[in-house]
Amino acid sequence: MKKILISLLSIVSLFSALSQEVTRDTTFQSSGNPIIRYKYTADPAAMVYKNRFYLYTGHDMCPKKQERYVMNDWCVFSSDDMKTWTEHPTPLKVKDFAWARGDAWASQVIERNGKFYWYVAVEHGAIHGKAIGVAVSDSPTGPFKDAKGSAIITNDLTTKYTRISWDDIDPTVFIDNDQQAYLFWGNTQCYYVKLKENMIDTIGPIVAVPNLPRYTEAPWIHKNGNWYYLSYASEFPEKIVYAMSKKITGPWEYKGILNELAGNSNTNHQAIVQFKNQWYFVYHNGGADEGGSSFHRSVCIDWLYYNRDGTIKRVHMTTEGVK
Ligand code: FUB
Repeated sequence: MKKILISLLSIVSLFSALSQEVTRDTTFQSSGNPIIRYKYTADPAAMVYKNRFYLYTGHDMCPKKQERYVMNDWCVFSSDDMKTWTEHPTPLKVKDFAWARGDAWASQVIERNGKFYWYVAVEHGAIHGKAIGVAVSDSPTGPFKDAKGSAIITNDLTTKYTRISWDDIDPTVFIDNDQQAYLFWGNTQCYYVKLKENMIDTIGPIVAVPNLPRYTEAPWIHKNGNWYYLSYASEFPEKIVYAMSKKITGPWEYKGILNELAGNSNTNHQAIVQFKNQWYFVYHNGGADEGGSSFHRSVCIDWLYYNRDGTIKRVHMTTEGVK
């Protein structure tokens, strides 16, 4: 009996090693950029909650020497000091969305009324193309479960703007001062739509955001003082650029490059957040090791600084990172 139990446990741990599923909290020290060296992480989103920094990432699982996206789950890390990090058990997988077929692409978590909403891009199982779903949890580290049971946004809702099947990706959500929540997203075209207070249903029309030069993908909305900022990935390979506005609905004024080409990854996907009076620029590159590439990406964090007029200084990517 004991032997059978041991064999069963070995089979379970073998499967968990193959799927790279994290089953318990694991603490590590970051020694600079990239901050996580034992696995490939991509498409960072950051959230500050109760004085702790939460980092949500995608997970590049492409076999070595292959060049394609293999992404089945998302990861969550947290830190009090940006040096000692804890990776928490795998909080969300594509399989948690019964209607999705694959591709755990870029995402963002946001808190409202003590609940945490995780907006994700995935491949839809029944409607051709990418789609946006939302999961919910009572804790920033999960576990999360599908909040709606269906997608919030599907490709057929946006074909009048672009006919590609992968434009409905890269969600970012922002709650404005009047408590109205906005979902922004998009590849090739940036869109936004208002969300109901329940954070899972939309209200009103989908709006295509005009005047974002050379827009590719990865919108991220943040606010500092009276300025709204819409940063996004531009051209391909990507650099991160940004626009500013006095209102979340625009008009947006293009302000130029924020972060240059990563060089070893054709995507660069950013998040911008303030933590303990310091602004951080979170992004990915392909710089973890000799196997790093556009499909074996790693999250990095550097400082972000503003000019007096509210414009942002260009990010200085470093290997030292933030200490
Ligand atoms: O990780 C898959 C896709 O690559 C993301 O959705 C894009 O932002 C780009 O980083």
